[in-house]
Amino acid sequence: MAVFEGKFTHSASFRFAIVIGRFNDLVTSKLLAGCQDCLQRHGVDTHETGSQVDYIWVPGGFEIPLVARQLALSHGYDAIICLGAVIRGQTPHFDYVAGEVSKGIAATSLQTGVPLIFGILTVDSMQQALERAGIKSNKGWDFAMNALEMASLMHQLRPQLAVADASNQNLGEAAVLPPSVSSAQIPNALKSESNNS
Ligand code: INI
Repeated sequence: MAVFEGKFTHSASFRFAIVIGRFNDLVTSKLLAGCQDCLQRHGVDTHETGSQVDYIWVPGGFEIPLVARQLALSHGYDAIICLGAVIRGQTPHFDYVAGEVSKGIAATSLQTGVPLIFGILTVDSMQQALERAGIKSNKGWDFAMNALEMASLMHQLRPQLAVADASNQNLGEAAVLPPSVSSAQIPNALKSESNNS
């Protein structure tokens, strides 16, 4: 048996998308800055014109899952970081937005097999939001660490997942890998092993 865990080195070949809600951009722009700082200090080229990170701005948290899903389906990214700030007000609006964005991100990650990072602050006040976006700490940094870890982990798991994928296909079951990393990556020895099972 083996132990798999994400590493924070060898990040230079990964591609990330960062989807950011403009709503409460006083907060989300600071989360983004924390995220970029972390990625850059782990060897990722964060320039907008570079080849490693794409930035996609959407109106608010509610729109994040739709765009993240389209990006995930492109299979062009090792992880997608979703950044938003949902702040409780006087009405139930908070619950609808927070509920939809969290459900949408979770569902998209499970359906596509692409790691989506839930970088959405759900807080009671702007003060709480700002404390988490730079005043006390910057959660943007943590979200970037999560993305680096998951990108690395999924990369390491691919050969294992490819074997499971081939086996599932033999049984007529659903694929577990995104199409971009399907059976072409299965070592030949393992291919025949999964065919025989
Ligand atoms: N969007 C947020 O990202 N955070 C919020 O706190 C918020 N509130 O409270 O209204 C919010 N609303 C906008 C929503 O995400 C959509 O952009 C809008 O409803 C249009 O679909």
